[in-house]
Amino acid sequence: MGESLELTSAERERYLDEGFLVRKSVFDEADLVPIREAAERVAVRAAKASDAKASLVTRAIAPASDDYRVDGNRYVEAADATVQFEHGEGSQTIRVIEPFHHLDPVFDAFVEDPRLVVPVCGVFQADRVALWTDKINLKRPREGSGFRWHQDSPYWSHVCDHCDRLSNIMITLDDADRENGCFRLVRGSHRKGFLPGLDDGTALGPLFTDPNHFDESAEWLAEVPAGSVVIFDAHTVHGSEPNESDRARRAIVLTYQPADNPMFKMDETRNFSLHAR
Ligand SMILES: O=C(O)CCC(=O)C(=O)O
Repeated sequence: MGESLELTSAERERYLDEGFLVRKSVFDEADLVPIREAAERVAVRAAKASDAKASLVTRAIAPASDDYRVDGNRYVEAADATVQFEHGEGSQTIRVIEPFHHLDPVFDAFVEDPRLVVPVCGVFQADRVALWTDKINLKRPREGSGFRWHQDSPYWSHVCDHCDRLSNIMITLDDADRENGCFRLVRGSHRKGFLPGLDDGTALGPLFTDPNHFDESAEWLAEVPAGSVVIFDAHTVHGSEPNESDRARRAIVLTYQPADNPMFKMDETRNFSLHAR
């Protein structure tokens, strides 16, 4: 960690112009081993909590709305998180957990790692930022489903009045390439702010971006080593293909916002300051 973590002016220009910037291999194997272990602990904890919640729902002790389906896919509200399951009928495999940082002390500390907070402060040109939300995408071998093209901003717009001032940072826990469903972003797609969603009769359709409103050929594939970070604007169109490989493609996405704002799904404000380092 000898070199400066500050965002360079070239990186900031790229972020503003293309809607994202990339830093490869920010975290090395020594960093990643405990992070991957924590990811698996979180998955086990979320699975147990989901099973327990499902049992309570079956016995009508918890509301049916805690174990529900949207467009056929299962979600469980458990362990103070939304746990999404993979799309195969009856799948017990967890796809996404949001938020997850509170489920393991390694992640509770990770959200304030200077290798994340310093460049994000550079994006905001601020010396303090707050956490907005955090999710872990597990994308298991052969089973991990894709994410259709979308912007994150519309998903938050009903509860957030500062979607223009949210910045995501993805950290890859495994080497990512097209075979294991690497992350993809569309260059410049953030420039017009909120883009129209799909009107396809599904509940989530409006959250998927209408391809007539961005240039799909401008996609950039994040074929990056484990431990890389991609910082991207909340309006940047992004997604990924399914994991068709025998390798994992796990990733964490943390979203930061201007300081002093509370989190999305938790009744708490987590500020981080450059001066606390
Ligand atoms: O992890 C991926 O491949 C896609 C993630 C994504 O689109 C999201 O978390 O909003």
